[in-house]
Amino acid sequence: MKNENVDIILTSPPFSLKDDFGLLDFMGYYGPPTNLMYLLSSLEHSKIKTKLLDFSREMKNLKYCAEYLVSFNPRFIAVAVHFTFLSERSLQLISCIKELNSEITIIVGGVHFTAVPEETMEQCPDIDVGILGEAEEAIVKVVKTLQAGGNLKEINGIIFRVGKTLVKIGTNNMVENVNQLPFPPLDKIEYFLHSPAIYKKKDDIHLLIVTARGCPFHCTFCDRTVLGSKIRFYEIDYLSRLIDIFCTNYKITCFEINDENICITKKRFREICKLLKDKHQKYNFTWKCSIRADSVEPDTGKILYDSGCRDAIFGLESGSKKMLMAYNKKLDLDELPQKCKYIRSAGVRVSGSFIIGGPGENEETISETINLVKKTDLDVIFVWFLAPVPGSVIHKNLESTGKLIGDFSKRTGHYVTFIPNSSTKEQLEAGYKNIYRAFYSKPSVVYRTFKRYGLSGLPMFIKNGFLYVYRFIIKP
Ligand code: B12
Ligand code: SF4
Repeated sequence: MKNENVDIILTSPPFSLKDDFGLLDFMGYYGPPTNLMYLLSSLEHSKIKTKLLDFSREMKNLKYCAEYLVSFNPRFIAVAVHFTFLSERSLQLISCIKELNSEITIIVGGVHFTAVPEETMEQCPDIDVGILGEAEEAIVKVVKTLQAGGNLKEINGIIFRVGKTLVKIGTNNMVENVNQLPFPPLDKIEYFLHSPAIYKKKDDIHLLIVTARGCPFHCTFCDRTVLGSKIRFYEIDYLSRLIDIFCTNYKITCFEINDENICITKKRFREICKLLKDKHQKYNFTWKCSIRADSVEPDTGKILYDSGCRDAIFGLESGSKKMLMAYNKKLDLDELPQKCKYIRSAGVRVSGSFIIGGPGENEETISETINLVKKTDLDVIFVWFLAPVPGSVIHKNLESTGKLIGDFSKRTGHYVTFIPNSSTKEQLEAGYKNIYRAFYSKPSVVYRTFKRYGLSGLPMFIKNGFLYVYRFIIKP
């Protein structure tokens, strides 16, 4: 038994880069568990002794993880049932914990759980309490209420058992004022700084942050259950203090702004860029972000560049208008080359992210995507197989549009898990490789990729290049 006084442990199960990135595992990296970090700060702020044990990169087996968790003898263990592809592993971990010590109260939450709470509670009788939606405030209430022997019925947005019956209280939790949330516990942050493999340099220190929660759009593949449509901005002053602390204490060299869309309104976009420009000049970090191509204007690239942004990612999804309609993505493909130019000509790299295999996808729509990647001046592309996740519109309409194959563990976007009525698995797999081949055979792209790695990254460029050629071109 560990001699540490811990009330609650926050955790998520292990997975490999192969699990998460499939054929592109050599480019993959482990992201920090930002979902659990939000909870860690709220719990610690409320003087609840908390430990975060993220097993993602440890690759230990579940029994080992459960024994390690139980050895701290906590009263509560909170397990993330967050990403669909990891959800079954989370439930297995919970059962291993309960087998070792049935006295521990198991709390769960996360995106996947919030989308299908009753089903998950029924599937795993070892879960005691589930929290729906954004859990910073509710998890503190659950722990304090149970510690004081109080009644859970007073807490909004939770689900628990009374005997064999499930009791669900209220609606999903949503933090109305995100500026009241405490900063992440800085003494624990070092462990979570990371270097995405593709840009790996020994001295690179990345950190993920968000500047707003919520997105007003309704793409059919996207699960909006937790963050919802209501946008809640972090105040500029809050972000300014956060960046100062991170940069002073941890010498961050790159911020990944993980907002779902940094350009929700023009006014806000300019405010954020102004803040980042001041901080970029002071601390010399760069940053990257996702941005909707339709919100790009002639001066967007310059604004981004001047404020330190060096990478912008467009969620383009498809080169086919028909598929864009299926995804409810309102994007003018004819304007795209010009939008790319606005950004690239200012010195900011542009990546495009594509989905293959949505309802109605066929050889014709795939070749339209191939044409788009050939003719558009992008620096990097990512292609994902559509992985229907509970909570998304596509998931609700599965039966009429195609069929699912495989279990949840393969819903990472790197395997075919949904076959639309209009295609076969083989066509989708061939299309996936063909989109990559069409793009990475362009001499301009090979040259730019080489330049991005630089001379110091030459060994990695050669290694990744070899793996890419073998997996995407040579291997059938
Ligand atoms: C930033 C982000 C990332 C970051 C950070 C990931 C992370 N650990 O959170 C990175 C870039 C690493 C990432 C990677 C991936 N992501 Co991502 N990501 C996001 C994004 C855009 C914002 C998340 C965020 O910061 N939210 C703000 C915080 C406040 O919300 P939150 O993270 O959901 O956490 C709250 C609640 O969910 C809940 N909660 C969460 N965990 C737990 C655990 C417990 C015990 C409890 C009680 C509560 C609880 O409380 C939290 C605090 O309020 C969301 C979009 C979205 N709509 O959520 C997608 C999203 C979460 N990602 C998604 C996916 C699919 C992925 C990938 C699998 C993609 C891929 N194939 O590689 C990988 C998984 C990598 C991994 N294993 O870490 C999907 C998940 C859908 C699903 N059901 O699986 C989302 C929802 C996008 C979507 N539109 O569908 N992602
Ligand atoms: S995919 Fe992006 S733009 Fe579309 S609904 Fe989801 S977060 Fe919003």
